[in-house]
Amino acid sequence: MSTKDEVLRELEEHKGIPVSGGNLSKLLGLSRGAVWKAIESLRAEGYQIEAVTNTGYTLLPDNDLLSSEGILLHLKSNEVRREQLFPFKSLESTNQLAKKMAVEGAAHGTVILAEEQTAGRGRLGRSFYSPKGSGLYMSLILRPTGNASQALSVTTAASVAVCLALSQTYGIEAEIKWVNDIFYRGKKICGILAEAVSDFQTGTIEALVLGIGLNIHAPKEGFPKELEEIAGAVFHRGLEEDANRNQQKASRNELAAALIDRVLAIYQNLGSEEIQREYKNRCFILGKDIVVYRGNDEFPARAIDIDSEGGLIVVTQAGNQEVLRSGEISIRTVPHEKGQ
Ligand code: BT5
Repeated sequence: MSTKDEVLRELEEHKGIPVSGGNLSKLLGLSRGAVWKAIESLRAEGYQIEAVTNTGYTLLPDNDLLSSEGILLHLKSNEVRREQLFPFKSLESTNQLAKKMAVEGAAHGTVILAEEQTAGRGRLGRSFYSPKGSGLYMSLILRPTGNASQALSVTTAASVAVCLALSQTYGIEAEIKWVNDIFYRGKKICGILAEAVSDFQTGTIEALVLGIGLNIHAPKEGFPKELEEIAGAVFHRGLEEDANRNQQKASRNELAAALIDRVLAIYQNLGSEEIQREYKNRCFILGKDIVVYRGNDEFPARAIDIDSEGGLIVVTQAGNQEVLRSGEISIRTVPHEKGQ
């Protein structure tokens, strides 16, 4: 670990509380000059660190930059080592880099995170808006545990993991719109993109890359026009209830740790009845009339249940029962609003 990272770990551990330069140098076995240099380079990276003579250095509570140290502080899982966390200021797409790293052999539990994405991706070539300062964009590399059909239920399980992490971190109860969208107050606050990395020769799945994009705050300048009606965030500007919650709000590092912990725990338990139950309880389209889009075709149906592999069971107007699989269709609760 570099000197700078060591100093950051101590400051993260005492966020909002001054740590004296003397203590830092004693604790870390560094000269005062080396501590000062580390503080300066952290500041240059954007950390707000207050220095008060005779008191020490304080990492201000508002700091919300992603760092391995900050994540490790909150991470419970022992499956992830420091060397497996890769936080970036900016990336084109965390899934894109994660897929490359998976091909190059990155281990199960490797996590790529970004403060912003310049080419965030959704399913079927769609894009995911990922501006700086308002969300969390991350991808986990998961190695298959043997049962190929488990791959099918990863997205389902990930939706549950995200809801549980949001409940744990922010105390909010989010809902799921089949198959992979997380909704809160009627708007999409998170999208999940699971991609497989397969061996072309054998056709086996080598790794799964699970991308999660979450809007914590609405962007200062608002969402782009085309997303105004669709996208929401955990915290809504101007709502008193949210302002109160925001005051004791958890950092992005804490949220990232909760997401990693929940995903890894659920991954050991794919297809379990407990996850299925949680998924169904949160899936707000069950029992509703919906429109199914398949290629250029669209037809009305009623969503009735989720099967054990995460498929959506619907009844068509002709009374036929069908199981819909992810990727094959888009589904809407409101007709004539295709494209999400
Ligand atoms: C998704 O696709 O929602 C999956 C999004 C996955 C994003 C993560 S971020 C980390 C990782 N790295 C990546 O490059 N991707 C993953 P889909 O179900 O196809 O939904 C895409 C649609 O959601 C778009 O066509 C918009 O309508 C809408 N959308 C785009 N950006 C949004 C946002 N920030 N919040 C809510 N909705 C958004």
